[in-house]
Parts: sequence; structure tokens; C-alpha cells
Amino acid sequence: MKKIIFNILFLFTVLYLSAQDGHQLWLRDKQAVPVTVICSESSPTLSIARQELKEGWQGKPKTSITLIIKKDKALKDDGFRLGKNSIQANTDIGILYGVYEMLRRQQTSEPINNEVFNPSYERRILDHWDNLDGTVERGYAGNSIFWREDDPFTVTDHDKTLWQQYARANASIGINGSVLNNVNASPLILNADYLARAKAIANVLRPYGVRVYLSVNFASPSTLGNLKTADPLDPSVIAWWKNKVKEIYSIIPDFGGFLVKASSEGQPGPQNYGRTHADGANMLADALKPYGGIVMWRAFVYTANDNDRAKQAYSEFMPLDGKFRDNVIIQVKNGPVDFQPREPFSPLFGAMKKTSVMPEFQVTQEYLGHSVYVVFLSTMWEECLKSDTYQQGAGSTVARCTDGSIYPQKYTAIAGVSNVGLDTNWCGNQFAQANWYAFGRLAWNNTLQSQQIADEWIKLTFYKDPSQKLSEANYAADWNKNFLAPVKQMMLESREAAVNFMMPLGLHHIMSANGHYGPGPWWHPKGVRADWTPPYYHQASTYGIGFDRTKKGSDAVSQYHEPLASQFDNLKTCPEKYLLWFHHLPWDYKMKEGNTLWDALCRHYEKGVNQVREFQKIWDKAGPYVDSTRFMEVQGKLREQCMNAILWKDACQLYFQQFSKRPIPYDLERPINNLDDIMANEFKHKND
Ligand code: BDP
Repeated sequence: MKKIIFNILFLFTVLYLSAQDGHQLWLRDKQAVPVTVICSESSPTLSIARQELKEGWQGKPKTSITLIIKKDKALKDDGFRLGKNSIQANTDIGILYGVYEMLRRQQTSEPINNEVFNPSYERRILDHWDNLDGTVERGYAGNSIFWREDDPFTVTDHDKTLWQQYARANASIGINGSVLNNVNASPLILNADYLARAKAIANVLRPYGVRVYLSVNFASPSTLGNLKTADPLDPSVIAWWKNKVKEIYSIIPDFGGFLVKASSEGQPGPQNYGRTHADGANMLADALKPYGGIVMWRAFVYTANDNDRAKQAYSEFMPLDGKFRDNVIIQVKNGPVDFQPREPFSPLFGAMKKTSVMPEFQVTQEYLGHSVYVVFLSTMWEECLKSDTYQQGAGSTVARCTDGSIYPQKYTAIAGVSNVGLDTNWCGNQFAQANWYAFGRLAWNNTLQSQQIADEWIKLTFYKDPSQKLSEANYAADWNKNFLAPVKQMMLESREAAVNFMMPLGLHHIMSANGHYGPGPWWHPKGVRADWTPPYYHQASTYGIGFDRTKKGSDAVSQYHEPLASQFDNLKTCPEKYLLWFHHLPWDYKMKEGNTLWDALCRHYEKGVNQVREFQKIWDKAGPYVDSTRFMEVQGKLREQCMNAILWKDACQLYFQQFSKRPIPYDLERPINNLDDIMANEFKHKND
């Protein structure tokens, strides 16, 4: 009888554990080993720390772990010291971060030595582009977890559970801030009802160390407050914001601050009133200052008539360097145009020397295949963070120019546009979770390598999947060789593959209109501003292709510090990955490896497709190591990605061939789609 009960219990455990649908992210339930936790202090955050240790301990049974809060100059507020049997920090959230690090190390078999961990950035924030009606701009994982259209102000237990799980996931990777609403902000967010809901969210997020921030609409004083103007220098406007900020802090005492998209893509801003970005940002900063709040002011601005959109943010913000308050941080997208599959870093990094600057990455895959593609974005962010700006000599990387290592910023921060929604697996694609994970890890440590991040994520997300049928003895070796190694290789190659089949050699912004999913290099309807159309960016003609940003062209190269300006300007030294970003070249231009530009372009497209086919093979072989739900989901996504990759290849080869008038190299596979059909079908993804 005992044996039967034991077997039933065992079966339940196995079934429970093996019912993986991705909702648990990288924090899957574990069969914990008993542990004793000693801590002389208490707080909601410390209770979570205790519980996490008890539910996740994988070390020696009955170990005693001591949690110590003690002032230590070597530690920043969120930092911690991790010993074999102790975690020490200045704050309780530091302890919680230490617990997650300890558990991660146990699970990934990383050693635990007496080591200090401090975050690279003080504020590590997810920006949610969530609208108050529950839709998510550029979201591909269902509606908002924060807002909804029906019954918008009731806070249910289900809401609270979801917010708690979300907060826990963030804390486990060090994210400590959430902007709850879209940068294209509705003024309504500052209404009492919405603020009350923001308060409810903040209450759930707080014990996990996650503060809330809000995006605000610059015209709110007039649209919401019925003032005659929203001019930032008008005393009634200044008073309106002061009162609003006071109201917010009275209900959310640890409120983080505002995110502002002003004078950009139709959003109101100080320019509507003849004022500068500095006037606008400083007015809000003054209102927030008494409470310790910050303003994240976006540099994503471009007017319709500039000769090169890539130059705009720099041209507009550089003259304002030094004019911002110390609680303003200019939020700069990684590249000078707009979250494209590959861009050189924005020249604003390192150039603004007297103003705080923070990087903004896009975790949601707006331009990288929505939630369909398997694309690990960590390599893209690593490329940006490690780019040398040379602003203060060699080694002035984007990372070091923004994390306080080089410039004395009062606050340091980094933001990622979230890919989280109501989908069971949060991100729409199991592998998109890796991007959420990677953003948090890089925000905590901007020197981490993508291969380590991928390694951790795969182990945490898939190791010892209970549905596998391997023997315990050979498990680790078998799993490492046949699952970890190939899947990691797929992830690390995945972004380059997407660049190859979408926009190789520095091409950019040639995606389909609106949906931004498939190819659309031809799109330029009458009346649409030129810098929203792909031909503006690729400049294809019978002569050649590419955007001339050299000194003889738009001169965008001069926004970079030497030696980069000359390096990008000169064909001999311009990295091939940025070739058509900086140069307009004839189709028969000889590439370094001897091909003509046309042939090289065609080969990149084909290479990208073949890489995706290899990913399919890798994943199909991974079948025995993954539960069937997640396995089949990813398999289906890769099939769809492969079809879209072929479409990209065929569309771009056939469209550009009209200009190059050259054959697609005969050793390459032939297109299987007609250009007319692809164009007639203006490719839109079902999630749009
Ligand atoms: C663009 C997106 C648009 C955003 C904008 C932004 O297409 O939806 O509002 O970025 O960052 O890439 O403000």
C-alpha cells in the first residue's frame, strides 16, 4: 500500500513538473532540498528571500544560510556579497538579488566564491508600450497585463497574481523599474482612476524592488487640466505639474518618475510652444526633484524635411548638452534610426558629456519577426554596449559612457521596451523569453557575454525537463552535448541570420509598412513622408544601392568621433556590416572577398534562409529533451520563420534585380515567389 501511494505521489510530481507551458519562465518549480535560513531582520522583501531559498535550494541538505544587512562601502544599494553560506547587502532588496544569484548559480553549476556583485546601472527599467484600453503597441504576446478595456478599475486576485509573478521574474534578473504605459501616452493616465490602478500595481511590485514609472503626455495640462496652454514656462502649467506630482507621490511614495516622448511622431512637446527640449524636461524635473523622481526624456525625434533622419537626434540634442537638470536622463535608442535589425550605435552616446544619457533597447521584436522568429537579441545589445565611441580615448564604450564609469551622472539607467503580454508564456514565443532575461542580465552587468547569458537561460529554462527519457547517469553529458550546445549555437547565430535574410550589409528600414514584419523595399505611396518609406533608405537605382552618409553625402559620419568618422567614411576601412548604411555603391563594386556587391547581397539573403533551415534541424533533434508543448510551439514558429525568410529573400532579390539587371548567381536556389504576388500581398502578419 505504502508503495502504491508513493508511486502515485511520484507520478503526480512528475506530471506536475512536466506540464510546462512556459508560464514559469526561467523560474520553473524545483524539488528543493531542505535548508535553514537565518536572518535577524524582517520585511516583506526578506520574507520573499527566505521563501525563495526554501523553495529553490539545490545545495547540500540542511545547510544554514545567513542573510545579513550591514553597511558595506564596497556595495551599492542593490549590490550584494555572495558567500558559500551567507548573503550580505546594504538593503533587503540587495539580499533578494543575492538569493536569486545563489539559486541561479546552483542550477547552472557555477561556483559560488566570496564575491561582490554590483549593478552596472542604478535603474534597470522595462518600458511597457501598453495602452489604457489594454492593447499593446508593437506587442505580440496578447494584451496588457496592466490595463484592460472592460471593467478597467477593478483589481482582481488574478491581476494581483499575474503582477506578482511578473515582479518576481523581474527581480530574479535584477530589473527594478516598470513604465506602465505607452510612450505615445494618453493624458488620461494622470486621472485619479488610472493613478489608483497604478498604485495597486505599485503595491504588488514593491516587495520585489520594482518601482513604477509613468509615460506622460506633454499636453496634459491643457487636455486633461483644461488650462489654456501646456507651455512649460507658463506659471499655471508649472503649478499644474507640481500638483499632479504631489498627488502621485501621496499615493505612490516610491514613484520612479516620468518617461516622455515629446515633439516626436505627432506627440506634443515644448516645441509646440516655441520652447526647447531642455525647457520641457527641466520643468518636469523640477516638479519631481523634491521626491527624488527622474525624467527620462527621449531623443527619438525627427522632422520630415531633414536630409538624413539618422542625423536628427544628434543635431537636435547636442546644442542642449549641459542644459538639463541632473535628474533628467536623455533616453537614446541604440541606433540612430529606429531599432533596426542592425544599426551602428547612436552617435549621441558619449558625445553628450554634460548630460546624463541612458540606452533604450527594444525587447519586443517589432523589426525582428514579432513573436514568430527565434532571435536572441542579446548579441545585438552586446554589440551596441561594447561599441567604442572613442569620445574619451579608446575604450570609451557605449556601456562605459552610460553607466557612470566615464561621466559623473547623478543617475544611471537603461531601458528595454517590453515584450510581455497576457499570453500564457508571457512573450508569445518561448525563445522571446530569453530576450527579457538577457535584457535584465545586461542591465545588471553590461559586460556580460551573450554566450554566458544564453547558457544560463537554456539551463534554467530546459535543464532536466522531467518528460525526457534519459538515464540519470549520462544525463548531464548527453544534455550538454545534444541540447545545450546546439541550441546555444542557434541562439547566438540567430540575430545574424535575421540580418542576413532581411537587411544585410547595412541595409535598413526596408520592411513592410505598418506591420513591420515582412519585406517592403518598394513601398512609397504618394503623400507619405519620405523618411517613412524604404526607398529613402536603400536608394536603389540602376547605378547601385545604399545611403551615402559619407562626408560627400549627408555627412552623418562626422557625428562620430575620430577615428570612427574617417573609418566609416573610407570604403577601405568601413566594416562590411555597415557598408550600405554609410555608402552608396555601384552594383559591380568589388567586395573584399572578390564578389560583386550584387552577388554578395544575393548570397547573404540565401545564407540567412539556410541558417534558419539549420535552426529547424537543431530544434527537431532537440525533441527528446523538451516537453511536447514547448517543443511543438517552437517547431511551429521556426517553420513560419523559414517561410518568411524565403519571402524576404525572394522579394529583395527580385525587387533589387530590377535595378541591378544582373542574374541571381546561378549556384543559388531560385526564387519560388513572384515579385508581383508578394507586392500585391503586402505582407502583413496576423498579429498586426
Ligand atoms: C517606432 C514604432 C512606434 C513607436 C516609436 C517610438 O514603430 O510604434 O511609437 O518607435 O519609439 O519604431 O516612439
